[in-house]
Amino acid sequence: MFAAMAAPVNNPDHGFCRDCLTFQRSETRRCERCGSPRLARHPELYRLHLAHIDCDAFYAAIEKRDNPALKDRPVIVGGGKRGVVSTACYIARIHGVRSAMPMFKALEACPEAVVIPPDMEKYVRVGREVRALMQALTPLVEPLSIDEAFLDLSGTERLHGMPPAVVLARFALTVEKELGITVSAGLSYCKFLAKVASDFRKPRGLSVIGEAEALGFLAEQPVTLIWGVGKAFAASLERDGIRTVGQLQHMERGDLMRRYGVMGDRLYHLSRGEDDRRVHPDSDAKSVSAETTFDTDISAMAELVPVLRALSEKVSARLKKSGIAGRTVVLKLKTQDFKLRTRNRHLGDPTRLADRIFQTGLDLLRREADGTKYRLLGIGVNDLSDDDKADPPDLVDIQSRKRALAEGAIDTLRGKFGKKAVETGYTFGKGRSTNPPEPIED
Ligand code: TTP
Ligand code: MG
Ligand code: MG
Repeated sequence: MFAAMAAPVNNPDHGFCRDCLTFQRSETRRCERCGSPRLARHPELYRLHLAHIDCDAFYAAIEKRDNPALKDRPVIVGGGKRGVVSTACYIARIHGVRSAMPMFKALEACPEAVVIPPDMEKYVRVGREVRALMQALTPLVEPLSIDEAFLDLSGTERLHGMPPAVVLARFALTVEKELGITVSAGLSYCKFLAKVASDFRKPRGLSVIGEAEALGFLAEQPVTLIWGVGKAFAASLERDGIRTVGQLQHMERGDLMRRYGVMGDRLYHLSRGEDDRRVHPDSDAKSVSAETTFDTDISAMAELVPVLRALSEKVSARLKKSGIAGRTVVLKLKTQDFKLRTRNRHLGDPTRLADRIFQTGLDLLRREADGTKYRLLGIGVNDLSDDDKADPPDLVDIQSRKRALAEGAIDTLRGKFGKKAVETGYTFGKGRSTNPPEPIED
């Protein structure tokens, strides 16, 4: 869908629609295709790759999802022993309710609010579901809390066929559709500003802070914007006459370090939008997977196999990119009536090869191709490790060794000329069939 629009993506004047993901040719205020006013435009929109995603009013959004009667009511999640607000929905926030507020105060501000005691088990479960969808975008996902994470989407454009900004917008739509809650995302060139951006236009926001505007933007902000500057530290800065980030921009590094030690160094760099911290993937990331929900349910092997192949290649590409391998292959199927089937196969050695993932998945799939109609197919690996012991030359099975060598050659060609440079027999022609199942989420 977006791939066809790749060329104009280089033109920063052109944005895209966050609802139908269509590229916009002119500077209209509404989408040329669907009329939505939710257009993303920014001179650096297609160059930035560092994202921060945070769910909107997380606990409250989950409670509203699970009880539609609460949709238009002010909802507060909290109470219990500590008697404070965990979070409030955006309707309750209009009345002044905030996280960490004593419940009696919150109810003074908003007496009509519905108060729900927290169900942590449920929130953890949804948090994991959100994270799994993030990990399908890039292996570089660094969770910060139950409802947020940094994602480094650099180098994923080829994989997704669209730039990171569009991947983010699509992710937001997927979360809404699949999990029934909403997220906001920030896109920038560094962690600091990506996180700042995600908080900008909540809920359902997508905000961009580019390199060119960083200094000017930061200059206007209060010092509390900077990571680690809480109330107490802000007060001591204030005593020194420093209120804005702009003031910090005019101070020397040595001076700041003399006054505030290591924190002075941070103030110096962050005030100038300098932040080279990398995204460190979740050290206990348990799996790498890719999945597709079909437009119409499918039962025929002939149709499922090319999809399985394409998904295996995606999983493999992610493993190779992050230098990891998996020892167990997991096939996931969702039936027409939303029943989930997962099937595992433990391998002798960890693998990162598309062909091994595919062949193993194929074997598992054959047993499930019993005429059942499926709405979703997924493949992945878990038992992750570094790839140094992955795919040892298999002297017994000459065929698999040949395929591994061929895959290495294909990877090299694709690295040079792009993903479409080499099509395998399984995926070749897929795009030309009359009604190909279009992956909506990977
Ligand atoms: P946040 O992401 O800080 O807040 P939020 O998701 O509720 O709202 P926003 O749209 O502004 O992001 O925190 C995530 C969850 O963590 C939140 O839903 C409830 C919990 N939480 C607490 O229990 N106590 C707190 O003081 C805060 C800030 C959050
Ligand atoms: Mg949140
Ligand atoms: Mg959060």
